[in-house]
Amino acid sequence: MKSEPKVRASLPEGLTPERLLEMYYYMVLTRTCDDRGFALNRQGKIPFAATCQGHEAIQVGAAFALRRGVDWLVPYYRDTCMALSFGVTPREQLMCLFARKGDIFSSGRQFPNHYSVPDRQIASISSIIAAHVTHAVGIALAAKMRKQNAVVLTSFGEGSTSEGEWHEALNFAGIHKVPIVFLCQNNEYAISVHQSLQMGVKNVADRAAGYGFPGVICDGTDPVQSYETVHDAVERARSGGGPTLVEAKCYRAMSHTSDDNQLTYRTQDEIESVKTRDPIPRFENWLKERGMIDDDTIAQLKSKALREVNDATDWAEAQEPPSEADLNTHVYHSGPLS
Ligand SMILES: Cc1ncc(C[n+]2csc(CCOP(=O)(O)OP(=O)(O)O)c2C)c(N)n1
Repeated sequence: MKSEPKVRASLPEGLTPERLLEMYYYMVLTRTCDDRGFALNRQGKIPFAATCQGHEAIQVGAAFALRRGVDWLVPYYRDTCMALSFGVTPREQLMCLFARKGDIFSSGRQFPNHYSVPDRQIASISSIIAAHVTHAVGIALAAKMRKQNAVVLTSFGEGSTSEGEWHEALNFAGIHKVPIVFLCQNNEYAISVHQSLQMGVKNVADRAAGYGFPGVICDGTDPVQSYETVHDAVERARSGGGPTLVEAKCYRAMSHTSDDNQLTYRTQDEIESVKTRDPIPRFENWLKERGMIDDDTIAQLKSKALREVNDATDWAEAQEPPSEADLNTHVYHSGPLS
């Protein structure tokens, strides 16, 4: 790595060349995990995969803007890069995809990508879109009442902002000025439904005005701009300024999930054109222009990610599946109620 002091001086607060390379690595690691999930699905080894290709930059930027062990993440099902960048390991991710008994999220009883990692302050994901946004506001209110100095970041797609619960959550957060960042990852589609059929406003960020707090827009395919935007919102919340709605404009490079076929609602030309905004080569060029990475380092990091994901796949596949005896584990409470 060839970092120059003058480059370091122009970086956003909290980012160093070392942290930027870490961000790059998480993006590559996520892409490798994502591809593996779809390959395993096509091999008939896992039932379902959800992609985050096209969302990696905003997700890694957001995760790096939070303080681990202090702040809370209340993510949605597309947040693989956010989860990996916030402490979930590739082995844990693959264990979840294979739905093995040792899956720390649900002992193999949940949908893939439905994390619940209390020791890393990642709250449980809801398949019911926008339901988790009210939970996130509750966590933020508790943090404020307990004077914990913690900030909550919750994320969702633009389609989720048409749900009643989403509006109730933002309204309540605005009244009580809770320390929260609402992060909309706008990929323009809710499965097959385009944004133009979801809302009468041009930008999701415009909706924040109705709740009395700022709405800001960033390029969600640029990890540095994404980090800066979310970091400002997080620190504003931490200092008592209340909520911010961040809208990250990004795209979804693949079908909604392994059960969807995007060619039924968008053309091949459109699919090819969104791929020109791929955040990974864009970030590689950004790092190269600043002398922070070269082709050898890129190749090394890509093969390191592949080794990690290969190890995680082999390890997770070899683990025991859940048994009938575990059927009620995590369904009913056991032990004393605290
Ligand atoms: C309340 C509810 N309605 C419908 C669905 C089915 N559904 C699952 S994902 C999804 C699209 C959500 O789109 P968006 O919020 O834009 O996020 P994206 O998947 O595009 O990242 C829908 C409609 C659901 N899970 N919950």
